[in-house]
Amino acid sequence: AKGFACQKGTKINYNESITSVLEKLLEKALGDGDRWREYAYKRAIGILKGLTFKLSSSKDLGDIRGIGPKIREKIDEIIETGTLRRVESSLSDTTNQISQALLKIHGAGPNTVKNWMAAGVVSIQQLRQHILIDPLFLTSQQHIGLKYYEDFLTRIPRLEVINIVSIIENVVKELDPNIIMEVCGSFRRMKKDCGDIDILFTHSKGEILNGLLRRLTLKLESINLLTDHLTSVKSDSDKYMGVCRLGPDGLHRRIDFQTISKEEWPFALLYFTGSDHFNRSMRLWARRNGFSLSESHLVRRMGKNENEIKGDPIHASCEKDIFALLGLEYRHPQDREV
Ligand code: DCP
Ligand code: MG
Ligand code: MN
Repeated sequence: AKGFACQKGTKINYNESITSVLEKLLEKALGDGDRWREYAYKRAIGILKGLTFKLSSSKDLGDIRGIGPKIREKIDEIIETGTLRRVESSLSDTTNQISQALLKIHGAGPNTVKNWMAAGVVSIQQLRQHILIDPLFLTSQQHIGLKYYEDFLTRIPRLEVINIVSIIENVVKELDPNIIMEVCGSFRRMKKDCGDIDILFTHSKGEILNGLLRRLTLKLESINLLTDHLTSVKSDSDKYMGVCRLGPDGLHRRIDFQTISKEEWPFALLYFTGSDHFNRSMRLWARRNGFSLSESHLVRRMGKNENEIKGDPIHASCEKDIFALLGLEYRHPQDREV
């Protein structure tokens, strides 16, 4: 059907009035830890945002897949009444408001938040007071998440990402000029602002990258770019999560590093670029076509079950190869929202 294709470049959401309500339902599903509803809403929102026309009824969706009958009913109620009674009542609920706020703390999941609320936590401010007398109430990650609560909820403009990245680039060049780095995530998908900064590293000569993140993060800490660590800097891990800041007046920003071997680079690049929703659809497509796609490789499946025999990793020299191997048309990062 015409009009369902994701338009390149343009970012007009013709169905903002509907997606904004569905986004509230998505937040609720996230809060409830309901993965199934989370997936259904994310998928529907993605499809609606890709439409090139304003819906006047769910019937306009025709038999497009990915939006089930229940969500179609909700769409019709939103179109007719401008809102959704169920959303309004369940979201104005105080308990729900509190858990929404607490869930946005980095390092706090649905279970943690439930426990906190059972222990009497009613607000971010109160939690900040409480940890002054009982610091062990939070993990060290949650402490950082709470400390920078407002900063972490503020999206990072592209220009700031570029400035932070250029500092890192210079440090990396000094450490080893053969290191290759690529900013992935929402930045590579050309979003106008980002929730965090995701950087992937590999080595042009295929050398082992062991210890790179430890050396890099210590150096970045010494020049005051990194202010806090969410993962240990002492270990020789291939993943790092931390906090950075561009100058003493900047906001504190979440930053993620990942190193990967040269062979696995295209797969990691594809995975780390996302979106998470796009990754899910692509993995599903791979499964249905006899493959198994992960963040580091692609293999052929031989059986039908989860524990089936798998083939050797299939070589890919770039992202385009992976799309081709799966029989898919290549999609530029900016076209990988859904
Ligand atoms: N990713 C994934 N599944 C997850 C988490 C992440 O597939 N559960 C992949 C896809 C993401 C990428 O990792 O695009 C980076 O993760 P982020 O959480 O940083 O997400 P984005 O960069 O896409 O968005 P944001 O702007 O919120 O950081
Ligand atoms: Mg990101
Ligand atoms: Mn990230």
